[in-house]
Amino acid sequence: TLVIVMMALNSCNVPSQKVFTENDIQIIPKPVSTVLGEGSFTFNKNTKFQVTSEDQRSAAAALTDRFSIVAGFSPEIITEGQSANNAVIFVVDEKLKEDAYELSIKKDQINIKAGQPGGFLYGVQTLRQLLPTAIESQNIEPDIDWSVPVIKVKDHPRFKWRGLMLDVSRHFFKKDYIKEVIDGLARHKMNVLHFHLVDDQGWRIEIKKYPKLTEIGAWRVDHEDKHWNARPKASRDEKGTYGGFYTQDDIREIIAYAQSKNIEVVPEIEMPAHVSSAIASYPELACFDNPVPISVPSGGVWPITDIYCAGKEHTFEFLENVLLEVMELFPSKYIHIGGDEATKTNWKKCPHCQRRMKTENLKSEEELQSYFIRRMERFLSIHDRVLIGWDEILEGGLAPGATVMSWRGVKGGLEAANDGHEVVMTPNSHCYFDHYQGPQGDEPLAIGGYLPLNKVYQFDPVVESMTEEQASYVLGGQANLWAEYIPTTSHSEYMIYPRLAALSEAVWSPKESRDWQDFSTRVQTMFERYDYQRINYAKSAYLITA
Ligand code: TNX
Repeated sequence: TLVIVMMALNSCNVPSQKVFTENDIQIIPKPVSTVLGEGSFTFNKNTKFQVTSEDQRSAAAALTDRFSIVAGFSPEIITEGQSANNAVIFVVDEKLKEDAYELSIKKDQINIKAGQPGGFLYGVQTLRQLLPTAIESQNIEPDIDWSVPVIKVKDHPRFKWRGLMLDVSRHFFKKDYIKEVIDGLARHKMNVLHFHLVDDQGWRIEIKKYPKLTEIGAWRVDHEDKHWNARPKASRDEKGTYGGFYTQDDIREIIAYAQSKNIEVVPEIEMPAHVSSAIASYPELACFDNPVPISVPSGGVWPITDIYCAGKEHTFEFLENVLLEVMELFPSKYIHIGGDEATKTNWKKCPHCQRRMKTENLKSEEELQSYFIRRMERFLSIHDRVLIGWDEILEGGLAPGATVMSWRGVKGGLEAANDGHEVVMTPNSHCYFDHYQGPQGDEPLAIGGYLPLNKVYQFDPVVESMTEEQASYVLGGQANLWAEYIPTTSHSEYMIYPRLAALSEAVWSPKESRDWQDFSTRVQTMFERYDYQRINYAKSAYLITA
């Protein structure tokens, strides 16, 4: 029957009769400008995609692969010969910077112009969102008119950091799921995956020089807590402990995959706190060589007092060696060193730390943390990398050249921008995807907080009180998915979608075009796409209106 259906489809290349109106343009994030014309272009088995580079070919494949699954025909990707009619033509335009693109659809030809690979990918994503939502299907979809409106789209992102942080320590997510997250980010024109690889509950990256980090530190005693029983069995080892880690090959594979989708993977190696997993593996990294078992429940235990010793030289030697391997793997300009929530009671009692404070003339434990981070900053900058850390790195004096990720509201971000440091805004008021998104009684257990869709939509990485000069230091914004209460991949999807759609608009679209009413219509079309993609999005999020 499949063959018959395909033959039937192929034989009816009748031009579309469909008349498009503004209501048919349901693109998220909303482009900078769209001008709708008259008529349409119809994809069929004779449509060609014409490319001149490998980057363009892989951008084109994102769509031709879809057609071969849903339409029963697979448009050919060609490199030569001006096939002017019935073709999608990729054109390099050096004037278009970074992720900018122009998409021009005429009745017999489509042009996608960009200066760089990201622009071509995003042009294709926009074209994809102009197609019927069935383009996202997993099956052949008969009787669909694969037409798109005649239109001119000009588009570029408002911010260059459009991120999502994924916590794979509290719960471990396998490589294949990370790729799915990357796919989802790309479809929303997001370009940073901040990979939270280290925390109390598990060390998730293989470090050749320190094998115990993953032999010991990646596996924790499974707690009896009821709501965590949903953890996938596959993530328990023979001993029944829970966990997992990425080998260096896994990491390379993830990075290459992300690169092909214009996504930078920024690794986070936490320090000096949130490192019980490391101290459990190598107790000498703590002030008192006190072995801590990784029996931390996935929900975590605060305050975080088992932290690296800031007095022993050995700690710095260890971290530099770890970072050397991390830099070898990750091409990212930014290396995240955490820096958050270090309760420094051990440092007060530790002879090594106290000696360090004396010799370095440091007046408080905050200054000792600042010393710690400065050393890391110097080390990273020698290797041409930029240190980024949570806003606690401001305390006791910010290292020169450091970039700040503002999470305790926007205060830290304001302070850093005022001092001429780059900033990524990720305030827990608008960007914490681990918070509830609907009425608590209807929602799966979450850490707390309340972040409905419309609140994410109000997020603006630039704070109103900022001067133009200060605003110029804001790289962009990011959502954080802390995973204490997120044991499975489908639960993770539930927390990410549709809030990612709202976030994407906050970091991509011009501020003036922000319109909740309009977005809440467009997001319904996105729901259809998510349904076809079998994404477990939170339908409840939509119930909350402005
Ligand atoms: C605070 S945000 C943390 C994380 C938790 C999160 C829960 C930040 C830098 N630290 O360790 O997972 O709250 O919302």
